[in-house]
Amino acid sequence: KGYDDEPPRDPSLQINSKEPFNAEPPPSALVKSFITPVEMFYKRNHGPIPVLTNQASYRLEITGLAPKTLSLSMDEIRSLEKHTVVVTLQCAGNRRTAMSQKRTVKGVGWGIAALGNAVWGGARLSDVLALVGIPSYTKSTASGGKHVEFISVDQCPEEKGGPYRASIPLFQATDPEADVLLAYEMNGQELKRDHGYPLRVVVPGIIGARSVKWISSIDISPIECQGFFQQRDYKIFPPWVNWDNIVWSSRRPLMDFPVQCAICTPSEGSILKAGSVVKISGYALSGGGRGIERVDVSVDGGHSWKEATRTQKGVSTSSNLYISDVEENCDKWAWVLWELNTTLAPPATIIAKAVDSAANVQPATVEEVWNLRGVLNNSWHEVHVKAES
Ligand code: MTE
Ligand code: MO
Repeated sequence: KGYDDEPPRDPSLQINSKEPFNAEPPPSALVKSFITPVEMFYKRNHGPIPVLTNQASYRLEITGLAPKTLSLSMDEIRSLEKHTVVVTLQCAGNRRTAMSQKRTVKGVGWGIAALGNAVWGGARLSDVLALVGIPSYTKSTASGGKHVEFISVDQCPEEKGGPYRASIPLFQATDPEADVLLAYEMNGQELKRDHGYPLRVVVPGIIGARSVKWISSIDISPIECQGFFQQRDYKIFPPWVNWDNIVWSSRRPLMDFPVQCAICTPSEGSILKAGSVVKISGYALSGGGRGIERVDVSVDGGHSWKEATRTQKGVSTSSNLYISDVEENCDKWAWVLWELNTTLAPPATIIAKAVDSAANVQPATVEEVWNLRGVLNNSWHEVHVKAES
């Protein structure tokens, strides 16, 4: 019901769920370019894609504990200073299938491509909040507003609370450096319906679930969002918690994602010639604006390691060389792509793991991070290649 007006999609996407539409690109597509083309960007939905074709009648309502309330048209939002920010969005469920293979988890299965890196264009949320009288770096408004809730129009299943919504702390929303956007452009084009047309939130450095698509209102609230996806989903629980003893209120909603890395080429099960040079490539990223310090790759199942070359915006860092320019010019909210050219002896197990700028490392095994909802699998990524027979 409600799925008769879905937009066209690229046939090369792997569909993980048809209704609602959830799909990811082939991993090899991700490493072709630093900026992910819109067609190859993963699509993650909890209901049908809303039909909002009439931009002229669109309004964004800003309500709640602010000195003023406001209703903005798309023209008014576009007339605010436009910012472009390169942000990698990653679903908390990225790599869930591998977690489920250890022990079953609940949720749509995802391979390693539930993420993408785009140039988002739009108004800064902090500029919009200034219009209702909330200045930059506000923790609490005079009337007690501490959270900013984004409310959408998509019809999620009734048991999941109707229209999708999520919140972030007011301090993050009003921090100009946090780069939270109300985006109407993706990669220089008007936002596509799948990604939130005409207006979506982009919150850098945290799980994709808070970047609400098709927003219709923003509410300044004394408490965090009480909706399903903030309170009864996207949380991590210890491995002894099961569906009978779970107490959702005992854990906080996920925000920052941890350091993550995956091998995009060669693909699992590839057949390789002995002694030939192989290009191993993938992505690495971390949450909270933390950069990637290093990517280590092993082609012998973890006995020995080599450092991969990282690239961001066409600037490469070869091992043993720290270029301060790279830090200065880097996109702090974006992934790095990496590669290593090496010979290997098939059959072989290739492993990649990253270290972020706060020295956080990834867990070696999925057991260490297993949780019943199957979120934030950032264990070492392995690819097994076979020998030509
Ligand atoms: N916003 C709405 N309104 N409805 C949704 O189902 N899914 C969220 C978020 N915003 C969702 C949403 C989740 S879980 C993710 S990971 C991202 O959107 C996915 O964004 P994308 O489809 O543009 O890649
Ligand atoms: Mo997600």
